[in-house]
Amino acid sequence: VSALELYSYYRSSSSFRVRLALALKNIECRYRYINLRPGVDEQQAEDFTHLNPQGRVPLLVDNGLVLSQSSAIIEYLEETYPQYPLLPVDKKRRARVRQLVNIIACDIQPLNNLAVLNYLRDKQRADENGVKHWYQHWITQGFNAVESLLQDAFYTGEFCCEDSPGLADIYLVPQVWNARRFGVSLDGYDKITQIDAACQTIPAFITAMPENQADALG
Ligand SMILES: N[C@@H](CCC(=O)N[C@@H](CS)C(=O)NCC(=O)O)C(=O)O
Repeated sequence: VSALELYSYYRSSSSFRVRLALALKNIECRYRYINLRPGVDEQQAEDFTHLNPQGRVPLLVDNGLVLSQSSAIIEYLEETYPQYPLLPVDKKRRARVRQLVNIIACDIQPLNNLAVLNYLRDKQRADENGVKHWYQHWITQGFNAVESLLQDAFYTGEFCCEDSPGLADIYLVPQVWNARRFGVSLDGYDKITQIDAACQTIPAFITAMPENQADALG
């Protein structure tokens, strides 16, 4: 019986990444749901912030280890559960995968997180149109680079790295889901949308989709 617990929110793209790693590796895990919906804000409740002082999901608990940050969690899972390795063997391919991952994890998602959007609304007096443009801008900037890297046939196959889904796909698919949610046009992102479509046919990706989570609000 697995002792793993993941604190997750269905629409959180960082939680989605960890759900994908768990599903691809076929790791049993118990889910705890933190509702980030504005006005509910369970991430700010004391019984959660005493576990994660940053007040964010995902958060993994494993026999006394309490770990936030999706990249740290996924690396821990990769090192603990070697089945279905998420990184390729070749050093150059691993480097390319990490490059794609970092564009999304460092240069797109942090600018579009809920706390940042709320700051724009509350402290910078941005209206909804301004917030939407901000959101779209950082996805477009990042996806332009991702698309151009994915055009390189040496690395890219049916998926971000060759012909099986791995770490880069785990970051890409949740970011594409966010882009669609916020009405970002995906025209011209041919490789990104082809890879996303290929992932949508894989059972692990279907299991991890936001709409298939027990806390999806319909
Ligand atoms: N760098 C963190 C980002 C985590 C993060 O931004 N989580 C968001 C949801 S995707 C969150 O919990 N936001 C709550 C808030 O902003 O109040 C990771 O990769 O885990």
